[in-house]
Order: sequence, then C-alpha cells, then structure tokens
Amino acid sequence: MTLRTDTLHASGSACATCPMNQHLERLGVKMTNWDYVVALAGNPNTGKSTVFNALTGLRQHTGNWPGKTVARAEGGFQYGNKRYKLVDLPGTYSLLAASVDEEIARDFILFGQPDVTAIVVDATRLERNLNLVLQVLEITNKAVVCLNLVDEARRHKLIVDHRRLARDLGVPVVPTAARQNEGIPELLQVMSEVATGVIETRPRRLRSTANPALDAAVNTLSGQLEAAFPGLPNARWVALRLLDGDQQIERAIRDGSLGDLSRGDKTQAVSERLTIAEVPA
Ligand SMILES: Nc1nc2c(ncn2[C@@H]2O[C@H](COP(=O)(O)OP(=O)(O)OP(=O)(O)O)[C@@H](O)[C@H]2O)c(=O)[nH]1
Ligand SMILES: [Mg+2]
Repeated sequence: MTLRTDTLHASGSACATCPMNQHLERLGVKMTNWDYVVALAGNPNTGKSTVFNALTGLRQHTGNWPGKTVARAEGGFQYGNKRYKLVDLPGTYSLLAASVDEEIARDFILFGQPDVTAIVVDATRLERNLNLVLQVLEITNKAVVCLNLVDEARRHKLIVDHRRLARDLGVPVVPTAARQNEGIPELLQVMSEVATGVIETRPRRLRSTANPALDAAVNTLSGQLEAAFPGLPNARWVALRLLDGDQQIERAIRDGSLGDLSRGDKTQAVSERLTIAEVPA
C-alpha cells in the first residue's frame, strides 16, 4: 500500500474542534484494510469520477469487475481516523439489471453491502436522475445524494432546494461542484456520519404500486421473506423482483446469499466482489 502524505483541509473554518476541520488523507492504490466501503453510483456523466478523484487523488487502482469486461476504479482515503475504500460503480440510469453495467451496480449495492452509497446526480437534470436515486433507496438505507454540478445549475438560474429534497427523500443531500472541490468537505462529513451511524437515514420507499392485486401479492411475499430472513433490509424490493421473475434474486434465495445479507454477514461472494480483478498485462 502506498500512503500519500498530501492532505487536503476539509474546511477553511478556523474552528479546530469543528468536525468539518478533519483532514482528508488520500490513501494509495491496493488498499487492503479498511473500516468502511463507499460505493459511488449515478447516471452516466454526472461527475462520479470527478468526485472519486476529489476524494482519492489521482492514484487509483483500475481493473475490471470480476468476470466482466467493465472497468472499475477503486481507491482509498482516511477521514476522522477511519479508512474508507471507495468503489466507482458503472454509470447507469436504472438498477433493473437489464445490462451488464446495471447488474454490476445493483449487485454491488445489494450483495456488497457498502456502508454508504453516494448517488451522484446532475442538478441540472434532477428529474431524470431521481429515477436511479429512488431505485437505490429501495435497496439500501445507507445512502447520500451528492447533488453535483450546482455551478452549472446556477449558470442556468436553477436553484435546487436541497433541504426540501433531503426531507422528501429521507437521506442527506449535499450540493457539490466537484470539479471545483466545492461541497466535497461537506460530502465527506455526511458520508462518514452515515457510514458510522451518526446519521440515521429513513429513505422514502413507495408503499403502493397503485395496483391492489400486486400490492396484496407484495405484502404476502415480503411478509414471508421477512419471516425467512429476519433483518432483511429490503423485503418489499426483493418481493417485487421475485414477482418480476428476477432469476438472480431467486438464485440468491436458493443459495443462501440473501440469508447472509439478512444476518449482516459478508459472504465469500461479497469478499470477491470487493476485490478488484487484475487486468492482464
Ligand atoms: N461544471 C462542472 N463540471 C463538472 C462537475 N463535475 C464533473 N464535471 C465535468 O463533467 C464531465 C463528466 O464528469 P465525470 O466525472 O467523467 O463523470 P462520470 O459520472 O464519471 O461519467 P461516466 O463515468 O462517463 O459515467 C467532465 O467533463 C467533468 O469535468 C461540476 O461539479 N461542475
Ligand atoms: Mg466515470
């Protein structure tokens, strides 16, 4: 592991005891021990890699996702005495696993159980981006919305009420202009608070599909799932996926990996997903 000594002051504030004054230390590639895993999700071209670079610096480990030809970057940083491993997910508009990219992003959020998933959204195209946000929030409680490109939004005279958005979504929303490092210290702070449980999120989840027959089936099935897998964080979502004939979710129930999730265990498969595949030279 290479340790970079350059640090970035998380805030210009003079208050030394302020949590925002903690230092970000970028850790090098091939970080092997970490306290928390952070996943970066988002639509294509929303600034995920820019956020990734702002947090990890330019030294990052790139390779492929295990068994796939999709590129993956990971890196690490230390913040508040905790070490974070950051994984850049492929840019997707949805998590329905209709493409390899979507499957990778969804599997990582579901089975990789990141301690926090930061969803990078484009503040100038919020409506389109919120589709993915709502899908991520169906799968995990531990999420933060990084409302990026606020400088572009300002240029178009668009002001997003991020506090209202956070209230409506039930997870923190941090406005950023990642290319200028604006909001990155705040993002770090909030991500660390969600990862460590200081902030408890209550993501908004759709309670009704507007189809009474489907709602009844989801209720029955999710009740059975909760009984079979106590502590499963997303039984309704799993039930919906099963009703949709999602074979991967069916397999996860049969082979026990869904049970591992409900116990909070990281399975062998999960460890593998957390290890980047080497690209042949
Ligand atoms: N003005 C502005 N530009 C930004 C900001 N963040 C990223 N960009 C620019 O937006 C473009 C896309 O950024 P990337 O970081 O590559 O986006 P990405 O989400 O990783 O893209 P894909 O990996 O292709 O999905 C680049 O030209 C960035 O310099 C920002 O906050 N403000
Ligand atoms: Mg990228």
